[in-house]
Amino acid sequence: MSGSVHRTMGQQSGRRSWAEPWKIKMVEPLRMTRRGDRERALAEAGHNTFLLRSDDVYIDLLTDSGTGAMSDRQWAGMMVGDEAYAGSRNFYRLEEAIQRWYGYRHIVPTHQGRGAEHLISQAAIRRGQYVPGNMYFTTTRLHQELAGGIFADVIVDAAHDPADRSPFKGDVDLGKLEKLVGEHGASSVAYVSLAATVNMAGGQPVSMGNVRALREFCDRHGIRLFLDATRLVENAFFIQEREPGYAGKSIAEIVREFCDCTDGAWMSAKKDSLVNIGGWLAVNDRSLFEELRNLVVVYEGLHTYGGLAGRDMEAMAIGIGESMEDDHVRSRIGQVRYLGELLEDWGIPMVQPVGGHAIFLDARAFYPQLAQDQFPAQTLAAELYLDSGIRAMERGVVSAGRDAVTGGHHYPKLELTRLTIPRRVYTQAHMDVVAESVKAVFDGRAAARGLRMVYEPRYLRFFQARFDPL
Ligand code: P61
Repeated sequence: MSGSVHRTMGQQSGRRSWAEPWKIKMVEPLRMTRRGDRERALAEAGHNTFLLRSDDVYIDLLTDSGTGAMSDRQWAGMMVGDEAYAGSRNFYRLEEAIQRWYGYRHIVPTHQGRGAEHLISQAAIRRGQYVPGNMYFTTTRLHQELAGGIFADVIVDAAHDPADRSPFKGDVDLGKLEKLVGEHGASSVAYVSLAATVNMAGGQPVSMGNVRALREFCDRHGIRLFLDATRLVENAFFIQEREPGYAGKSIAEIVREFCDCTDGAWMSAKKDSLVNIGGWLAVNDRSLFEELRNLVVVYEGLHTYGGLAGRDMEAMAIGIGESMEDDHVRSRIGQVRYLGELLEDWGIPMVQPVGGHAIFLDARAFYPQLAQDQFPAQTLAAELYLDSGIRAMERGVVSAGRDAVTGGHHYPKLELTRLTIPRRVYTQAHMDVVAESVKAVFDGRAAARGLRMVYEPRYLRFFQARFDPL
């Protein structure tokens, strides 16, 4: 040895190292691929990572949605599924878990998040009403628009700037909301659509101060406040860490306090709640609940299963409890940060501060030579796959889609490529391999030429669009 001092990433970053509060009981072998294989697979997939077969992927960072590892307790729960059409005992366990941890009164199960978004949009939006929200999310906005709503972005300006290191870049700008209500009147606002954390901004959190101020604003104007609780547990971690007065409170206490400021929530349980499928909708108002419970039987399934098997609801009820454990959340976000620390050391441009579920690479800064309609973020996702078999996701102009009125592209300020970390799935060594691949692609950035879209589906085009290299 040369006498040099070897230090862990924790030591290099001036912190104590964390480790996962679990050990591995079962493994799923991965297929390693060669560059030639990947070139063929990517061409067949029209340069869209959504169209790759997962057998052709080495480390899959497409999404953290439904890709987590369930615990032995959840798997045991799958064996006690009560598959009755009506009144499944697992539904009542799920209802109890949501009431206990999130605090809402009335619960409607759905097959996943967008099922819940569909129902709340149909029930709570009148044609022509505005739906202000803290940045758009693809499926959320689409369901709001299909119900006749007009989405209005009221997030703080900092959210649109990848380099801005503000601690709560998910906050609503109350000035923007006040202006919207002043111009159009409170009755033209369906509800405030608040997401915590904010996915498209980079997994950025909303502060407790902000949701409290929103509650007060909504009460003053007689407007309802509904929450996208998909990653609220991760949001709670940032409140615990960054907001004065919350360091001594548990994740569960913070989640409950946050929900208590809102009138209801929808959920994709495929994220925070550690299941491969599932979602729900919960409200406090009895008459709105009656309507939602009626709609669910049209679109999802009976109101005690909502498109899920009994065993899925059991796994979800158990997963909700596990997701609230402080040690779990710390290691989950700790792993995302670990990857962030490696990349930051090498000067890789990305959204700062690193958020809860993913690293969002700043594709504009990678490829200043590409115009936005040459799809820099889609190009970056393709280059990462070619380099190492890592699968990332475009979150830029392709994801933003077209304006519902003019039909032109939305040109979002953020042109990002998302490296999304599934929960309890990959190791620190996988993160090292990912970081080295990002570095290699960054070093080769000058050669990138961009893409041209050759097939564009009507809805949520990013899932199925095809591209040719320029
Ligand atoms: C994701 F490319 N997210 O992040 P469902 N709200 C929020 C989500 O993050 C979310 C849903 C509602 C996904 C899956 C996905 O453009 C895309 O259970 C904050 O997926 O229906 C989902 O929940 C919807 C990927 C969704 C996408 C839309 O990877």
